[in-house]
Amino acid sequence: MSVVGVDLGALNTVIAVARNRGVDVITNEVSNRATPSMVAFGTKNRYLGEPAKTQEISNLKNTVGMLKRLAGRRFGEPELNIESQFISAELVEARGGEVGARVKYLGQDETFTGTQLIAMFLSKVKQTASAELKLPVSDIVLSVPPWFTDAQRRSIMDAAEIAGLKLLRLMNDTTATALGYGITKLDLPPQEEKPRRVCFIDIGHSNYTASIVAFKKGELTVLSTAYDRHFGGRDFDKALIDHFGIEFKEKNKIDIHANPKAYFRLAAGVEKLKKILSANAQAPLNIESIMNDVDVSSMLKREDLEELVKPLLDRCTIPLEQALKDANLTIEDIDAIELVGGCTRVPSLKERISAFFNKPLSFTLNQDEAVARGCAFACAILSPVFKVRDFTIHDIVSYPIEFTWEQSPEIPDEDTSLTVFGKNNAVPSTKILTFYRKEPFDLEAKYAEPEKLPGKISPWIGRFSIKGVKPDPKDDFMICKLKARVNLHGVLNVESGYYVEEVEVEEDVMDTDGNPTDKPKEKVKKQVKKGELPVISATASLDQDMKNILNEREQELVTQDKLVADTEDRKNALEEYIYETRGKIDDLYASFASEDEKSKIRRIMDEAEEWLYNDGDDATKSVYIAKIEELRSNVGPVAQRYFDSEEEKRQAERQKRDE
Ligand code: ATP
Ligand code: K
Ligand code: MG
Repeated sequence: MSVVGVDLGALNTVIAVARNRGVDVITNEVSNRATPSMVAFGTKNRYLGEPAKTQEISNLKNTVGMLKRLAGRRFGEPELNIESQFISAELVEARGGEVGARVKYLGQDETFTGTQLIAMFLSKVKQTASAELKLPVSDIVLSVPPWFTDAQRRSIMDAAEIAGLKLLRLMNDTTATALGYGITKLDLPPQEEKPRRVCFIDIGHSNYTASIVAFKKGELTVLSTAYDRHFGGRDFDKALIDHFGIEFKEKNKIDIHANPKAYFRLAAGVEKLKKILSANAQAPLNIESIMNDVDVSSMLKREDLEELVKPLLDRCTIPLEQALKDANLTIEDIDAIELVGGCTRVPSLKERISAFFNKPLSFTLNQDEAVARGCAFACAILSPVFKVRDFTIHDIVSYPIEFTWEQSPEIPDEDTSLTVFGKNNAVPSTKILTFYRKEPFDLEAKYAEPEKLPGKISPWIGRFSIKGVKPDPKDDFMICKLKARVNLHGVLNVESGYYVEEVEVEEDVMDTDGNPTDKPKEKVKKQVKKGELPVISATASLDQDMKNILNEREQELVTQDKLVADTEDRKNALEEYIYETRGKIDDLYASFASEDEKSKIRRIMDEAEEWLYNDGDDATKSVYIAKIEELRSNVGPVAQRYFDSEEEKRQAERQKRDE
């Protein structure tokens, strides 16, 4: 069994595995430590991860990035207008009202939901991990932004299931980072001392999160989490693209906004420029043939960049103020400020954050890999096959959760709503709700403050129907108990229901130390569990049948992709064999073939090559295999003579040595 942690980033995904020696980040098929979080569709197969990035410019309309930003989104939500600026494929309404992408795949128009697209990418993550580990991969911990709602989390959970993964925990990005910090720092204060308070700041490609976490030996407690959902490297890139767009319109008379490929080339150019400006005072931008055969070149100073992103920089301390406020702390209470995420390399951001805390910043974690490492540690803690020092994680809910229900006609003064999990309530957490009812009833759960949710996402969490409720034998109310739980993934369920009866029992009277006294026994009322109440849940999760269908579909697509890859592989092998054999005829095999044989083999190779570039360009895997065999059988006798002679030589040499 393998233990895998994955940082599913908007731009890059990092995969870490726990091994006996510790946690390692693994490399993908082209030896990169991060994989582009991107999927694309072609005429024969899909492109997942690196190949998607490679073909991006030639297939923009069928390439989908920013996958995690689509999770749990319904088409029409205003936030998607922002996302669509960063996604080259067309976003449309997909199954069940979910947002999806319309692409051309295998020559047909297809719409895939956000959840499906994420599943495709996770299925690639699974392949990458199992190729590296040489083990099947199933158990996994995945990171999500702390601001993800129930629906967004359920979308990622469904995607993991469709990809055939067993998700042990969805973990908030900064909590994962904090876990990696806590497990590796050996000097945390003991239980009886004041905790160490660390502010973790993660600024990535799309969002900015700040969490204040209190550490003691073997334990971390998230005190607060604040965020800016639209603050990251892509916003810097966008500001630069707009700036150069205007410049090139004036200087070069071209409109890069009207040409998707030009836009893409500029986007790639400015990202490079931005990174150079993190280490240099100025940097050039040169793009050959950006469009209409026009070359563009320009220059930018670091101050100019800072001016362009000033509105962004000006709001970079808001999440920090919010995090301190929610934790009820001041800057003096913070012992260390740890930065992770690619965008925290921007000098002006570092300066402003350091000035805010009036303290130097720490970079003791790997900026690009801390989240994935933390997830791998979390997976190791949860996995039964792995022994690690336990580390207790107390996380918090990001938005208060409220239950509502219909009033019972017989209890006119009953409230009809209750905030069951307040903001900063611990996660995971279970609460028992009590209802007095004579009939089955429904509960609805939703977020209590919809205005705080990301971009007008629906506050609805779920509807829970409580069955089997009837009057008790005395025609009185049944006392119904419901177990509501925000689980390790940060999603809410009504996990079970039961009913109780009040009985009177006699109990010893206790003294102040809790020991029984000789006083006469007291009568007390106790609730005794009498039976189960079935709960039928409707949440944002896909139903199990649909997940099974999509899982089968995904397996078919993986098989299809593999067949295309194997076919390509056999085709390349055939081409290579033709070239190699031609070379050998004039070289290694030259003295083992008659002139007739040589010209026959040359002719066969020429014919095979001709076939390969025409009729055989798009053949099946078995045809390529058969073709190589056919060629081999023709070259066989000559090759055999060569091998025999080599073998004779070897024997002779051995004999010589032995003498
Ligand atoms: P998110 O956390 O929003 O989901 P992510 O995890 O994929 O996104 P990261 O990998 O943390 O994002 O960061 C990527 C961003 O960091 C990109 O915008 C990239 O251009 C930027 N970045 C990387 N190195 C530098 C640098 N040296 N200077 C400025 N920006 C950088
Ligand atoms: K990342
Ligand atoms: Mg990130």
